Amino acid sequence: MPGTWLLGSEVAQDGDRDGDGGPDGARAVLLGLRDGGRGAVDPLDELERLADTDGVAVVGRLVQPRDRPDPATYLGSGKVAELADLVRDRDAGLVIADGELSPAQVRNLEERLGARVVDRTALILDIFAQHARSSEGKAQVELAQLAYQLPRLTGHGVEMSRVGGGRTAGGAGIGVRGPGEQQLESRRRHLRRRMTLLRRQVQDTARRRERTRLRRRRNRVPAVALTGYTNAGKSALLNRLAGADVLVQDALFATLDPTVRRTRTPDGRPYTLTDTVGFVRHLPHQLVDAFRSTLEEVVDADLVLHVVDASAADAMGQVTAVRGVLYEIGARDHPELLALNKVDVAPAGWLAALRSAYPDAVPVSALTGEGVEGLRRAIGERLG
Ligand SMILES: Nc1nc2c(ncn2[C@@H]2O[C@H](COP(=O)(O)OP(=O)(O)OP(=O)(O)O)[C@@H](O)[C@H]2O)c(=O)[nH]1
Ligand SMILES: [Mg+2]
Repeated sequence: MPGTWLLGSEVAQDGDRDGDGGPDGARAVLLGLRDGGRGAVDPLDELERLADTDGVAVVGRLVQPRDRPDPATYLGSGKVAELADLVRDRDAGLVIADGELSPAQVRNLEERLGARVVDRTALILDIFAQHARSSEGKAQVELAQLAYQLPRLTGHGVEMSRVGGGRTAGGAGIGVRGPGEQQLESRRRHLRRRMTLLRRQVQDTARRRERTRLRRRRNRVPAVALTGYTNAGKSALLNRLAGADVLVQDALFATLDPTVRRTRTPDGRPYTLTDTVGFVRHLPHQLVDAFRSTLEEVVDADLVLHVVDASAADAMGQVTAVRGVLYEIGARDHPELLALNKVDVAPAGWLAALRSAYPDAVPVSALTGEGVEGLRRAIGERLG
């Protein structure tokens, strides 16, 4: 697929560097800023989970306490030297920054580190690219990747014009558009054309799905949409509640394509239950835009069943992040039912804190089935 980097598998093609007979993933150092040591959860833990899901091996971490990234190099220049040592020491070919990097920051860091540098957004886009299965999902991911690449083409443009300038040495003076710049322009045009095509493709599928939703609505079948942080157990709950058989995986963003199943309340009223893509803190806006049609399943639902991983150290932060995305996509005043999932492994103290913070939430375990009947009843009550 054009416009796809596969960070983990790309390096695997280089061969078997560690001689263990297996394919090698990229070896990465993670990079983050900490603003005054706020919060109990290390944000690099989540970045490591993302890297892991993408098939990238994390071989080091570096965190600098500072409020704002350096505009040129993200880290301060002393720290960049330290990072360069770490990259060399650990034989890392990749550096992943927790924030979003400007094209100039990427270029400067790559020059000083001699390693490839990407940001969290690129990493998440890469995971989505690896997990996309349906043609709609693939088109949406490619759209998001192109939206990410388009404003970043300038970085390569500088290189291209340097190469081009060399070839036409003597010919083109200052202020004359070199072939590099023309190349860059034509590449941009190409990306824009491709994006228009993809957008049309995505809209076609979206219209088909909208017709299905309208039909259900005419038949007065209420719709419940599973939503929640990635890996919270949405797909596992769909399987439990609707006897479905969708992919459940200990990986972030295992689900990209929506699945709709019909099921019934305990007193026999039918409703549809939809499983869709999960959310994450700072979900790249390119993805939110590209997946808007998929997210319509949530926006159009009569009830949002918000699944929380009660065993996650930062469960409340995740609830807030999910609600932020719901707000952003226009599912603002939707009736919401919280399900505190994974009670089988949630430490008792955390569970108690969550239950007092969200008194109406229903504790459940998609794994053991504990609490599932209570959740079915609660859904039935909320659907009125
Ligand atoms: N212990 C325990 N594990 C669970 C429970 N529910 C789900 N899991 C595990 O959590 C992981 C994620 O489950 P999924 O159902 O794939 O989560 P999801 O919310 O659909 O995740 P994405 O589609 O990746 O966003 C899997 O390894 C599941 O086996 C539960 O109640 N208890
Ligand atoms: Mg899932």
